[in-house]
This record gives sequence, structure tokens and C-alpha cells, in this order.
Amino acid sequence: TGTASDLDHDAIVIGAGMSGMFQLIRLRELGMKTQVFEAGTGVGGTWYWNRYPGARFDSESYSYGYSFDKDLLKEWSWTEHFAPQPETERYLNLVADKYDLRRDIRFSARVTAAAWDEARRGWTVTLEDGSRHSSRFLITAIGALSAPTMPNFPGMDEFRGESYHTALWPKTPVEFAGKRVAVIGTGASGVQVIQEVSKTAAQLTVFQRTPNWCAPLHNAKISPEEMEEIRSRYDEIFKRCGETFSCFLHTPDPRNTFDVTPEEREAFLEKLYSERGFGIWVGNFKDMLTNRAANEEISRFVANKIRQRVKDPKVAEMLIPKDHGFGTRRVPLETNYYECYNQPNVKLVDVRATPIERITPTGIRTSDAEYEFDIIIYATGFDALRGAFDRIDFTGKGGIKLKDKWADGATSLVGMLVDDFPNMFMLLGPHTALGNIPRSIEYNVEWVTALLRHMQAHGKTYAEARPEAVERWMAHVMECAVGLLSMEVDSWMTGVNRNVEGRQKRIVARYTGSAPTYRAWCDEVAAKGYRDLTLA
Ligand code: NA7
Repeated sequence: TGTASDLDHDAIVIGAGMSGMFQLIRLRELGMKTQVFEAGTGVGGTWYWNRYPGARFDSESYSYGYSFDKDLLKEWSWTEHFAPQPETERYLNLVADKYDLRRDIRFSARVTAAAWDEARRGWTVTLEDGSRHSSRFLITAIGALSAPTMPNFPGMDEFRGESYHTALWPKTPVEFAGKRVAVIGTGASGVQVIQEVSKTAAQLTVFQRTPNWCAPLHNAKISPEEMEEIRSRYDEIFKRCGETFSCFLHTPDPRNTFDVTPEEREAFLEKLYSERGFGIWVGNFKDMLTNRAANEEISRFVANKIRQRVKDPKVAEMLIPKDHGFGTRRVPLETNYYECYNQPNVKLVDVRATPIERITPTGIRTSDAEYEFDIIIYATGFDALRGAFDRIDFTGKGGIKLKDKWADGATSLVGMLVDDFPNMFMLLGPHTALGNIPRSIEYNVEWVTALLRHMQAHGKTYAEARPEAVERWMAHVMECAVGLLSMEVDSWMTGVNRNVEGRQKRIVARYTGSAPTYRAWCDEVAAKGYRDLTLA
């Protein structure tokens, strides 16, 4: 086994988003010489790349920020209940300044490969520029929704106007006034960008394949007085996020849909629809996402809201999902999204009825029409959860490729380790708890840090998940997904992306248990002295 002196660094972290930044802070506290590689030119990850107009949280801002630093909580003020992207990017830059993080981050440094080096007991990481860097530990902080995907329409390169993917948005402002704009995709990103572009574009045409069930965000400004009041409740806020199912301020109502009278039910749904944030999705009756009849109740309720909000009944029906129930895919939160379709400058095209045939030099051709555009916006999403892993050539013990190991779906121990990939820790790997993501990030960083501290204390330099522990964990992951209506629907949450080879079939792609259950499992691995890992 090599000594650390054979290696350039104690740890290499891939990515300088929320998880990479916090991990760097903790690694420094462990006294580890750390190098972070970041593909972008600045910190922020998701909030660096997704700078499209309208990008914002739909977790309450004060439940989303870092909780580990009390001074930071005192110092920073959110100005809206759901902060827009520029504010979050500013916040993350403030954190980078405060902790002087940039001196250990190399920007414009895209990692292309990482290989386990048995002889040196470490990792060799290759960058796009061909340079190689070695470390004892490798920590992936590469995000769960960070590998953007484009459709495969013929002619995409020939378009003479401007075209952008929402997650690869340029830093220079894009002007829509007087322009004819197309948006392809109506997921959470599409819904946000449509709301914004519709305000100024001369003509906005939305190409929709699958409508999603959207619900009102009810965003509002936070006054300085209100921010003081929120600040005084931070302990309570983060305690609550630690107890709820998916780390949001909202958590399922203990009642079942049919425990109450129809009047009570209607009143409860009305209340949720009128309240801020994800309550209607994750704070609804507890059987809403498992009981078909219950799901039909909420779907009917939201469908009627859409009918009330969209003037043209034909357009309203196009916007109402028919092939999946409310909440079985990610619910985009919106501000006047449905009302956009009442504007004379906004047109909705159903590409199931009239598929896009090609992108032309001047616009888009569908099976029945030719459209001219100045700008095409691809809001076509991500190769979620593991796409970012596939874009790096990870080689583990004995030359095994991560991509091959995961050919039938990712496997892991608590989403953070993979057998055959020693000393590699994934902060947002497949099967970590999702939901309000920074809460999971903080937990995972602390867990990895505690493991490293344990290794330091016991003089260990090697950690690998035991295959039988991976098997036990994966059985739990599979079991959690049984009976969920969301498992019957194509979405990034079930690992389906029709634009990507090998992502056509539904799988249990993510952890669907509760965050407290997830944490209890991870805590137990630690409490039992990491017996689920081979430490050497
Ligand atoms: P999503 O939710 O994956 O949405 C992508 C959208 O793009 C969705 O409406 C797709 O339709 C559509 N799409 C993708 N490819 C095509 C083609 N070829 N033709 C037409 N339409 C297409 O990504 P988002 O960025 O909105 O959100 C991802 C997550 O990030 C979100 O859940 C948040 O948690 C943050 P489809 O539904 O596949 O028919």
C-alpha cells in the first residue's frame, strides 16, 4: 500500500456545488489536503448552470440553505419565500468567500475519468485537458440532476437562430422582446421558463409531449421584519426538516383520503391549493400516492382548477394529464402558468398528436405545420440520478467499469458507496434520500466525514462496501418502492429518458423511503462500527 506522500492529494472532490463546497469545508477540518475540480467557471452547481429566466426554488428558501453554520444563518437574508436563481448563486458565492473555498477549487476543469490504482491505494483522476491527479479518496459531488439531455431531432445543428438548453443557459442575458420563441418540454424547468418568457416574447409556442400536474407556488417577498422572525425560528425549521418524510417543511397528513367527509376533503384540498409550496404534493392525505381511488380524488380536484384557470376548454384539456395521476411525477410549482395560455401570444402544441419531425434552419417542422422561430429553448431535462456518473469513465478494482456494473440499474450501499469502488464516496449518488436536497447533502457530507474521521482514528486507508451489505440495502430500496403509483409512470424518477440509450425501461432508480428511515439506516452502519464496509 502506498503512503499519502505518493499521492498528490488526500482527497479529490468532483464538483463545487452545494455538496462539494460543504465537503471541502469538512475535509479541511480533518486536515486533509483537498482538490476540488469543477467543470464550470464558478461555484454553485445546479445554481450555476440553471440560470434560465424563471429558475427558482420550490423548497422554501429558509429550509433550503445550509444549516451547519449559525453565523451564516445570521448573516444571510432571503428576499423571497422561493428565491430566484441569481439570489441563490449569490448566496453560494458568499459561502465560498466566507470560507475562502476557491483556493482549493480548480474551475473549468471537467473530470473525464477516474481509475482506482490498487498499488497506490488511491484514485487517479483525469481531466479534459489530459492532466492526471491522484488522491487517496475520491468524493463525487456531481449532482442528481446535472447531466442535461437533448432530443434527437434531425436538423438540430442547422437551426440558424439561437438555441439553449435550460441547464446550459448562457451568462449573457437572452432577450425575448419581439422574438418568436419555442419551448420544448413542460417539466419543472419548462414550466418556470414558459411563465417568464411569455411575459415579453412576441410569440411563444410550447411543444408539449406529456402535460404535468402543476400547482401554485404562492411565492411572496420576505420583508426584513419577516426575515428576522424566520431567523428566530431556524432551529425549529431545521428540526422540522429533519423529521418530515422528504426534508421539506411539509409532510403527509396522517389521515387517509376517505377518512373524512367529501366536504372536509374538498376543504382540505382547497386549503392546500391556496398554500405556499409543496404541501399539496407532499403534505396531502397519506394514501394519495398509493391508493388509486384517493389519487383520482386529488387529480379530479386539480383538473377542475386547470379548467377554471384556462379559458379555452380545448387547451385546458390538453394541459390536463390523462395518463398519470397527480403527484406520480414531480409536480412543477407555478405562478400564473396556466394563465399564460390565455394570452394571445402563447400557443400550445401537442407533439403526441403532431410530432416534431425535424428542426429546420428557420424553426420547427411538425407532422402538420412549419413554424418559424428566432429562439428555441430545450427544457428537455436530464439523464437523472446516474447520468453524471456515466459521463465520467469510472474504473474500479480489477478494471471493472461503473457503467457496466450499473448496466441493469445502479447499485450502492446507502447511495454513498459501491463495492469494487474503494475509497469512493458519492454525496448524491443514486438511492440517497432526495426531496429538499440540501438537507440530504448536509447529512451525507457529515456521514462521509464521520467515516473518514473514524478511519483516521483507526489508521485505516481503505474503505469498501461489502457486497452482502449492498445486497441488503438494495433489497430495502426495492421494498420501499412497492405499491407506489409513481412506479407505474415514465419519468426521471423511474429512470426513463427516451432521449438516452439504455433508459427506456422503468426501474427503481431512486430511494423512495422516508429521509428519516434513510438516515436511520446510515446511522446504524456507523453505529455498528462500519461492519458493512471492509476497512483496512
Ligand atoms: P424533466 O422533468 O425531465 O422534463 C423534461 C421535459 O422535456 C418533459 O416535458 C419531456 O416530455 C420533454 N421532452 C424531452 N424530450 C423530448 C422530446 N424529444 N420531444 C418532446 N418533449 C421532450 O426535466 P426538467 O428540467 O423540467 O426538470 C428536472 C428536475 O430538475 C425537476 O424534476 C426538478 O426536480 C429539478 P415527457 O414528459 O418525457 O413526455
